[in-house]
Amino acid sequence: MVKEKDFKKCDQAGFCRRNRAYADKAAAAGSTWAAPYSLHPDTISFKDGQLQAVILKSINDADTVRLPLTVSFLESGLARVTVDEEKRQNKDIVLRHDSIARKERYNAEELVIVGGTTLDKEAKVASQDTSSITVQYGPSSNFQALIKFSPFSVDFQRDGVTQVRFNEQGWMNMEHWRPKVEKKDGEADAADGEVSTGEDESTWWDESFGGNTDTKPKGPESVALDITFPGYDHVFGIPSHTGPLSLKETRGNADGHFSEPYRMYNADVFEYILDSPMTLYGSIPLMQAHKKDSAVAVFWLNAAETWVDITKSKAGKNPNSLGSEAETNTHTHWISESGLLDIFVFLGPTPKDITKAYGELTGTTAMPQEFSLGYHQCRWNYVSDDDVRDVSRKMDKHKIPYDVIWLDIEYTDEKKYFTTDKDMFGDLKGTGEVLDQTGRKLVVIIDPHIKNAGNYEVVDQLKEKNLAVRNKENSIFDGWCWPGSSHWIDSFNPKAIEWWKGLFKYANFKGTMENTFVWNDMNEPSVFNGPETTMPKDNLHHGDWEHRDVHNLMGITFHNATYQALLSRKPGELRRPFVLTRSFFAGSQRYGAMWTGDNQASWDHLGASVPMILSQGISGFPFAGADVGGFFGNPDKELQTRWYQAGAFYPFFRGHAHIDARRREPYLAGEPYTTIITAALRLRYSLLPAWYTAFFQAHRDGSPIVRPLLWTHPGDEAGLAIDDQFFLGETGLLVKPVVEEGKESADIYIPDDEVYYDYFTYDVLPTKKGKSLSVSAPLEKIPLLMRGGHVVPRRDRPRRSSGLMKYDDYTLVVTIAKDGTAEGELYVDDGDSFDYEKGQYIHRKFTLRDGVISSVDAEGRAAGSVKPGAWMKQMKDVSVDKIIIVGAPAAWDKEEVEVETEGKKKTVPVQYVKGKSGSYAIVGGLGVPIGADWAVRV
Ligand code: NBV
Repeated sequence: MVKEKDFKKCDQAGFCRRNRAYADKAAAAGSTWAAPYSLHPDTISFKDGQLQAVILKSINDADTVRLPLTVSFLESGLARVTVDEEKRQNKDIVLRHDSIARKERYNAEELVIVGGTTLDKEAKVASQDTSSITVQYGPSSNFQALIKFSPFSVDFQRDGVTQVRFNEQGWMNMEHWRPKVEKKDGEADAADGEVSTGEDESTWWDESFGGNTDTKPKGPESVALDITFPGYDHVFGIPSHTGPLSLKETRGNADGHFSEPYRMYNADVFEYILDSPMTLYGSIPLMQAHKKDSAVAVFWLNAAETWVDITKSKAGKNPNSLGSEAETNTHTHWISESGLLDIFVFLGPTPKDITKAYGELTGTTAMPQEFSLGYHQCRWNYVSDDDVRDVSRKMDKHKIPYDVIWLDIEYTDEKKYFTTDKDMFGDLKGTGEVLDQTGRKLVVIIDPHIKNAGNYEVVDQLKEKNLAVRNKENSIFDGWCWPGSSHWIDSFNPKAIEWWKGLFKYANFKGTMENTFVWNDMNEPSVFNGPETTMPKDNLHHGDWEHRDVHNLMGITFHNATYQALLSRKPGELRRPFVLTRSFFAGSQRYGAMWTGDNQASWDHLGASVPMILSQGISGFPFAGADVGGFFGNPDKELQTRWYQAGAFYPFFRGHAHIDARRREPYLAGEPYTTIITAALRLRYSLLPAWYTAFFQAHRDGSPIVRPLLWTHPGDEAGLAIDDQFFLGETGLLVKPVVEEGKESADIYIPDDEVYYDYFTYDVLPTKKGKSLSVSAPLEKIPLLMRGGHVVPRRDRPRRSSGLMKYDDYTLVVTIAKDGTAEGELYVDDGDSFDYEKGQYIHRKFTLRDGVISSVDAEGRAAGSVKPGAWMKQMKDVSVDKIIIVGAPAAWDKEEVEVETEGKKKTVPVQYVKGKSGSYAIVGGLGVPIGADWAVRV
């Protein structure tokens, strides 16, 4: 179990405690609370979609602090509110302890935001008087920001109804800079010229935890704001946490509430606990609120330690909404230790609008290496070249498909990254070559801590070039990690990234080759002897920013450095990197995949993985998985089997195990388990075309790859909080992994009036909208349904790896909807290069309408409009071999059907099977090129 006492509770983080106390004081004062922030009307200017003004914070009867405010209205329909502090902005402050740290408040934009910030020139001031100003903006000018001056607050409205409200409760708080007055012993601390406010000042100037003292050269500097979602019952997001997808209340001590706020302070939370708001390895401060047919969101752009309290209240009926019951309002309280107050507001109204706009802002999932959608076989550790080759051989012997074998830290020479243990991995290149023969890859781990040892060129260069993170005294920071005494690359420094790139060149990283890819672990960063297992907050990074300001970005900067390095391994070689990261922030989706860290081989950890992965998906980082089998401990065979069945539906699918765990490669499970696990793996492999298409859609517009009902069926209120079943992309495949021991059935909630079929038998199921359907699920069965109205692309020939399937023919599964139609997409490219950016891809749209199944270019590109490169030429010989029409009406009950392609007509045989609970037809031997237009007529 995690040592909870090693991690702070809100009460032990001075700024969190102060802001919670501030909120309590305001709440206790009720209507007599005088929130001290007012916008000064004379300072307002509005130009080209941007409002500027100054907020005055009164700190006593006479004095105010100036806080520059910018409200930007963006073409994407988002609004952005940024509040700075003039004194810090002008560097007009004095740091303590002769610190050389930066004086300004940190702006995380540079490393996070990649687009979507064009100002909406059409936004205009709709009205202004002495107490407020209203700006109209948004796609059809149906959004409004109503900014009230005193106390400062903002209502964001859609069609005249407030959806998001800032500072409703008056908990906004920006701790302004003040000089410390050194007091004589016994006197309480207070700032110069300030009457003690009765505030808790004990953690303003320094703060100790777990034997480490944070010197806080900038004094107290937290930012906080309450954000209300009126009429919204559910809030989601702010991963990574365990617990339900619909976030819990964090105050009030009622049953089922957490007592702590959700925390975001990336950390190596060894043996993390379930159902907890504790921080984990990565964070994305994007929160969405949902109610029937309406979704809104806020993105809190701040990279410092952040806590979020959530409470709900029942309010009177909103006069603008339908229905009669009292509505729930969700109140949130955001608290960050330092940095700007910088918030993006999304007014939806659909979840798709949110994920799309968020994707524009922070980037979408990188197009993956195609192999990375296959199965990854990992453990800590495969111990030698022979071991790796043996595992590979055995997987083949048992006909178990896999794509990648992983090497954990033990492959190195004494944890010195970029070296290999010569005794055990003397022929790493040879091992890579063996794997390459079957299209397999090797992933090796590279962590950010660099062993501080003699005779190690990498550390010599790091020191000599001064590219490491520094301590508060401005010397190289030394901490403890796997290799013992270590230094950390400062991946915020562009020069460090340049240096890092050099280390990955094939000539420098010996033993690696074109099929070697990388895993970044421990990049929170994990520092064994640091406070909360990470770096001291007064450490310094590039630009002299304190670690406190940028902590949550450490993971993404290191991930980015490795991504850049893989892009430049060899001049002229331009291939998509694959880098797995443990730590992440908003934007990390641009660089690869993540996993949920060190889980345990237990049923409840298996169960917890599903909402965790769904939460990643709706928060813009969908390439996510959990260690299959559980990292710590030994799963029994039933658990292991069920975990593979669930893992087959994780976007990132990797089996992994702790060094002390028993070997558990799938072929060791024995019968019937090995066969059942193999079937799950084969299912994954046959659906790879559907997975790849879902990844493409995520890349295109930020859609989740696995989709909870809140995303697919936002109009079905009862389904919004369901987090144990999900759809795969747009395929209509609905899965509910079995996550309970001994369970032989699953109750699947049906969110709509469409017809549903069993994936394996094609039976029409007796479903009813809003009701659960019980399906039988003995160990060998994954509860998997097909929603009517979709076309699912598959490749059915079992192979050893995805690489070997590259030019295999396709099967299309057409599931007929109640109205007799179906529709689906296939996206395919070479899965490796960036040629897709030059049009080298196939993107088809399949439709069934009026008894005709057709395939056309999904983007309306004319045939021959793209000059085919090598891959596209090869694809000319790849066909749709078979179409399975599920729910086929009697019209399909014939011997043959007509196929037309490229001006030619032919007939092909049909097999019609009339079942008791539904019929299907199989059209075989089609032989129509996958990239060409064609039609099949019944
Ligand atoms: O590198 C060893 C492990 C790794 O297997 C695991 O996946 C990471 O999450 N690593 C953590 C460090 C030690 C964990 C106890």
